[in-house]
Amino acid sequence: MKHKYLGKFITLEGTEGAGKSTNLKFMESWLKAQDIEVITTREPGGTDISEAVRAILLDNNNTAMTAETELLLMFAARNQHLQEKIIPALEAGKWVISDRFTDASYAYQGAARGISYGRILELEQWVQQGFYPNMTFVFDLSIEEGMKRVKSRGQTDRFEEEEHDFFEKVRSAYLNRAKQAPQRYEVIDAGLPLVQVQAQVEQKLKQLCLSAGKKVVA
Ligand code: Z5A
Repeated sequence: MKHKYLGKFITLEGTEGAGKSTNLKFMESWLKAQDIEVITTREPGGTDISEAVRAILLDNNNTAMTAETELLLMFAARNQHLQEKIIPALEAGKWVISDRFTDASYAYQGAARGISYGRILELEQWVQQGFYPNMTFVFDLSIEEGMKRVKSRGQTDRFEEEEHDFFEKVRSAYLNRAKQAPQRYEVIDAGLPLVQVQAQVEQKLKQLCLSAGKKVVA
C-alpha cells in the first residue's frame, strides 16, 4: 500500500552486519545528488524519546525483559518516531530513509521470539493507521558472514548475544515477507562486493525516482 505524503519513505532491513548502515549513507548521497531533500534515521530510535527507549532495548543488563515488553517498546518508540519525525518530513516533501522499521518487529519479535503475527499486526494497524514504506530493501547475507563483518566491533548489545538459530529465523522471516509482497521489497544480495551491492541499490533508486516523476541525473 502507498502512503499519501509528498516524500518517499524507504526502509532498510536485514540481519546483523548485512550492510544497512553502509548503504544508508550511499543512498543518502545518491539521492542528494539527484537534488532530492532526504533525511536519514533509524529504529529503534530517531528522536530523543525513541533513542531513550532504544537504550533500554539494547542494554544487555536487561536480561529479564519479556518478548511482549520488547515488542511494546519497539512500537512505543515507533509511534514517537512516526509522529515527531517521519510523517512531518514526508509531509514537507522530504524523502526519509530509515535503518529498520516494522518489518524488523515481524522478523525479530515475531519469527525469532515467537509472538503471533496477529498480535504484531494489531499494533501495526494501531500505530501506523495504514502507513507503510514505499520501498523496503532487504540486505540478505549469511549469518556467518555477517558475524565476521561485525566481529571487530567489541562489545555486543542484548540482541547480538542471541544464538545463531535466532538469526536464521530472522533471515528467513525477511525473505518470506519479501516473497509475499515483491512490489514493496527489493532483496539485495549483500554477500557481493560493495560496489556490486551499490549498483543493485542504485538501479532500484532510479526506478523509484522515475515513478515519483523525478528526472535522474547520470
Ligand atoms: N530490532 C527489533 O528487534 N525489532 C524492531 O522492530 C526493530 C529493531 C526496529 C538494532 O540494531 C536492533 O534492534 C537489531 C534488531 C532490533 N538487532 N540486531 N541484531 P541495529 O539495526 O542498530 O544494528 P544491527 O542490525 O546490529 O546493524 P549492524 O550490525 O550495524 O549492521 P549493518 O548496519 O547492517 O552493517 P554495516 O555497519 O553497514 O556493515 C558492517 C561491516 O561490514 C562494516 O565494516 C562494513 O564496512 C562492512 N560491509 C558492508 N557491506 C559490505 C560488503 N558488501 N562487503 C564487505 N564488507 C561490507
